[in-house]
Amino acid sequence: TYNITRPKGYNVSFHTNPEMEKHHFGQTHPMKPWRLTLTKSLVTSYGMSFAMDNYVARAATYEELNMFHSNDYLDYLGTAPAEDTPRDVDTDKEVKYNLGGSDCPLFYGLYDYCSMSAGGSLDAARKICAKQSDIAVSWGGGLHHAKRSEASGFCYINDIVLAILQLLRCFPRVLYIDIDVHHGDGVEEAFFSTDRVMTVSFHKYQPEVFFPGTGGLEDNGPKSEHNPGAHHAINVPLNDGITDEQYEWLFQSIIGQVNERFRPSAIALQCGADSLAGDRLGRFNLQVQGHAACVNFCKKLGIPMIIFGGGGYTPRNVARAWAFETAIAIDCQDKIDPVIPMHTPWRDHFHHETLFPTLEQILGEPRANKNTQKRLQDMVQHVTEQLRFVNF
Ligand code: V1P
Ligand code: CA
Ligand code: ZN
Repeated sequence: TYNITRPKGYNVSFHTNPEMEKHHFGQTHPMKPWRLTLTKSLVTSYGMSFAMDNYVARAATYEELNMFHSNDYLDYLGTAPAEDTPRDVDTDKEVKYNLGGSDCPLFYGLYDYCSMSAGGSLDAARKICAKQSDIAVSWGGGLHHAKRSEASGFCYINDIVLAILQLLRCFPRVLYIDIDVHHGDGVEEAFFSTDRVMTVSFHKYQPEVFFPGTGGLEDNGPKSEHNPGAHHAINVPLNDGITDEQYEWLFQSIIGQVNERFRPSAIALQCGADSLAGDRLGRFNLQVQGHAACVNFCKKLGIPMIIFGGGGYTPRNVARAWAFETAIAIDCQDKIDPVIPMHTPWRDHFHHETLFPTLEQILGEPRANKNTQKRLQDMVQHVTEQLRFVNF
């Protein structure tokens, strides 16, 4: 037994829905909702469930999704096959909403999948607002590319935007942080014209080559001085092969400064696990320890926080990271044994029996690191300059 106890003096809530995990994007599609089952299996076998309030995420209602998304988009999304019956296909609308292509297929049960993902994140936000949770976990959320009337990059409903809108009802300022390997474009765009939300995304940046191609260092929000959202978007564009050591230094330097200057009253942290080494789509050399250090740093700020999932395309490593980050949330990271418990379902699927495989175990040969220390220092300098414009 691992004797995991509730954290002292604060509450963690965990929002999941096992129904969500049964959906399939298609055989060759990289997004595997089953990674959530694998994550839950680790969380449970370590005994972490006893230290949290566990909720089955309900499906968000049409009215809730409509707080950000347009009626015409939601109506078409609702025509995705919910059961095995023929449906009317409107090719013009599919093009307009970017639905039905290889990135955002219209699969069986899509609308239910989306509303459960959003429901979990909305529940998380409400628990934070009600002060019933200090950290709320929504691994089924984090779908940062979805726009008001457009699906993008495996994301149909932007649960993060919906959750932040909820937080804004009870907190004056929300800080959004995104450690997915992709740019958090949908969330950035949604809060482009407000100074009540600051967005910070760390991502691989190589326009024309790497999705979605936005999020350059100089993109800091509307250029107009009359727009309150000016200077409230921070982008940290990175190259292939960044290491734990560099990433932790960058993250702490930037988030430390942002916290001092912006003084957020709540944090929304997207923990996309495609920034880990060995990810099917990612390009970095991050290990579970480096990824999780970002969660730990945010937690230590002592500000109410939602942690979301996001990308992550090598399910065994996604589960390792999100289980360890759950341990950080409940403050038991020093108590858990790195050896994956013998009774863990799908234990063999993890290939190595440790929570913390080495880069050599994951990749054989680590990816060449194309990030120079000079470039990273220049980025921190640029952020410092941007933050001079931020006053509340
Ligand atoms: O690069 C593209 C396509 C090419 N353009 C027309 C768009 N799409 C990417 C999408 C990545 C989405 C990441 C989502 C997230 O940030 C949040 C959940 O992690 C893409 C890639 C790729 N290697 O970047 N789509 C696919 N691979 C893909 C591969 C097989 C089947 C379907 C999609
Ligand atoms: Ca990111
Ligand atoms: Zn991603």
